[in-house]
Amino acid sequence: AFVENLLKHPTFLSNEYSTKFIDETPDLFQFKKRRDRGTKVLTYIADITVNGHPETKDRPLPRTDLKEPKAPAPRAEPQMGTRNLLEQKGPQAVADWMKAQRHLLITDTTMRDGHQSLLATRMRSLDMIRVAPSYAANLPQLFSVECWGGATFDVAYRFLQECPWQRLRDLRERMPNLMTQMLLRGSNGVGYTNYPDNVVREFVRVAAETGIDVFRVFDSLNWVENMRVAMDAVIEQDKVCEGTVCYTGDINDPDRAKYDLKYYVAMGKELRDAGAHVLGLKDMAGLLKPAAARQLIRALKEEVGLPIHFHTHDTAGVACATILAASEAGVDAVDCAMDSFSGNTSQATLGSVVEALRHTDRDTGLDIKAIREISDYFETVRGHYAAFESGLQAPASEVYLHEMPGGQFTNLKAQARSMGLEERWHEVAQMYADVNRMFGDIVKVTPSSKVVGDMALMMVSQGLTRADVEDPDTDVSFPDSVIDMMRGNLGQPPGGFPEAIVKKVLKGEAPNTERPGKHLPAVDLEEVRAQVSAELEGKDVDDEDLSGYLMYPKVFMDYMGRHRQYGPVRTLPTRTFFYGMEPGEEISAEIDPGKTLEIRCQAISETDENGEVKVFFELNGQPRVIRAPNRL
Ligand code: BTN
Ligand code: 3PY
Ligand code: ZN
Repeated sequence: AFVENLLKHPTFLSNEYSTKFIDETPDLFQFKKRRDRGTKVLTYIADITVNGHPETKDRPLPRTDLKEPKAPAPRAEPQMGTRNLLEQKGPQAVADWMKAQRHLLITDTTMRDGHQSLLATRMRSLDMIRVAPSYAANLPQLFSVECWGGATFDVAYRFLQECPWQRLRDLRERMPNLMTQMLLRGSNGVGYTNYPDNVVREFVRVAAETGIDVFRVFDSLNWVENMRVAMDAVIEQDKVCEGTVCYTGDINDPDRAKYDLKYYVAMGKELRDAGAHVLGLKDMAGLLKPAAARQLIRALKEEVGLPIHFHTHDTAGVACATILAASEAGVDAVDCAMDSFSGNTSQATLGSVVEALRHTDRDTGLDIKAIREISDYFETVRGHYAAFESGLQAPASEVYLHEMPGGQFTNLKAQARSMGLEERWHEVAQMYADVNRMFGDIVKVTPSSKVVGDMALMMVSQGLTRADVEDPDTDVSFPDSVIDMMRGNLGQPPGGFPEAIVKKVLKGEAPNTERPGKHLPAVDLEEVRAQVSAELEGKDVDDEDLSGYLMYPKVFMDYMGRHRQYGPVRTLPTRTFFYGMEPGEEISAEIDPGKTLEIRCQAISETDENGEVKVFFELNGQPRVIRAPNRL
């Protein structure tokens, strides 16, 4: 009845309908707004209950005895933390403090790189938000909590049906004393392509306003020229600008002389001169070996002078060793993931690093019991995402061959599986290495890593070798992403791309070797806002929505369409979101602070002659029947 009323309502018919319209004008209806969103959420649950979630189809199920995760109790009022210092004294004071104190500072990456690297970025906001107060109260000595950026932005809209900005706002509010941190792909924003300068600036401005304190800015080809717009924007917002060097190769391998100690020190100086407060050292594949870390950190500390924040992955199983070596060499901060989200393609194990340094002069000062409690919470959380586990059984030294970033590894493996190449994974790994050499030995990190991956998969599936591709007489149809990169649209690697391959890919077309953003016209933000608003039938498009749209126009619009239909499904428990409900099951969903939907699934009918299933609910004690089409 509600939906029928809505469909007949003059405001709806006059195209002014939007989710905000309903949310903000409950009195226009005889139903309360709670009820309206309730209907939407029930519609979602009914559909998933009947048809399942496309993302978990044919994937392993969570254990049936798994409980709802319960966050550890906050022990005390949050003590002052790094965020207070940033707020009171600004980003330079944070950098000065990092250098002046002796603890090894720790960033917790569980809510970003941890699940990006282990669960294809599928962790939902609810599972993060619930534990955020425990971080604030029980681990106030953390340097920062990495919880945004990288792949989390588009996965939130695309697969989790939630707004990434809302996630950030919710986390920010619950960790008032801790710095939040994001991963920003320089001019590629949180996407896979180069955006116009004003889009990058606007994105940074909104991210800072909504709640990011530390921006780790990198470029996928280590081209500082292509990082300046983003870095300047961060500095202008008075947030911590972590200008970042991506590590590849091996500084001690004469065969990889392009990426030697001098190269990294020179880049570190460029970033310092570009205004970085902190120097990020991003070892996205986990290639930095302990002895090399000792040399590299020492050289960077001495010659660049900025505090250093080291990020690595445990793909080969030696991340903890490398971190301890870096610590001895005086690194200021390092990244770890909560124990239950650590190891393999993820970060080093937070609790183990803390214990390894206990009673040394780099003691982290973090409470191991608090770490264990939060890790236990995440262990239960992780169980609910069994569908997204990669099945990776062990660390492997093969990473030194292929050099795939931890955040890409499981994705590429899934891509290979979908192409029927899973059995040939080790060939893909070898091919990835061959493609890297063919492209001139480049840094491989989003988006350049995706280009190398696309090319490697294409070659394995078509039975092409590097020699075939390089042969001027063999016709090769290159993936679009390869053509785009050779055109110069991701910028330039040190020394440029090899001429012969550029020529072959571009069939003689001249590449652009200047900064891509230099040639991209500014976007008229207000014009786009008006256009998006019109497409959304008059919905108010705020700055966050606009930046979401500018990064991912189609993904954003699809999200908005589903939001209109399904409402605030981000408030559902993860089990319900992915698997729906069973008769007799009860859940609650807090759709606004203090406003909770109590949902009970009573019964599920057979499919009727119209192909529909009736799902009988109780919503806050009132019976409700939702019809869902059976699409199976
Ligand atoms: C040691 O020799 O004990 C290791 C060096 C520790 C120096 C600490 S590291 C964090 C902070 N930053 C610095 O530059 N110095 C201190
Ligand atoms: C990302 O850009 O998403 C990464 O994690 C790169 O390491
Ligand atoms: Zn990483």
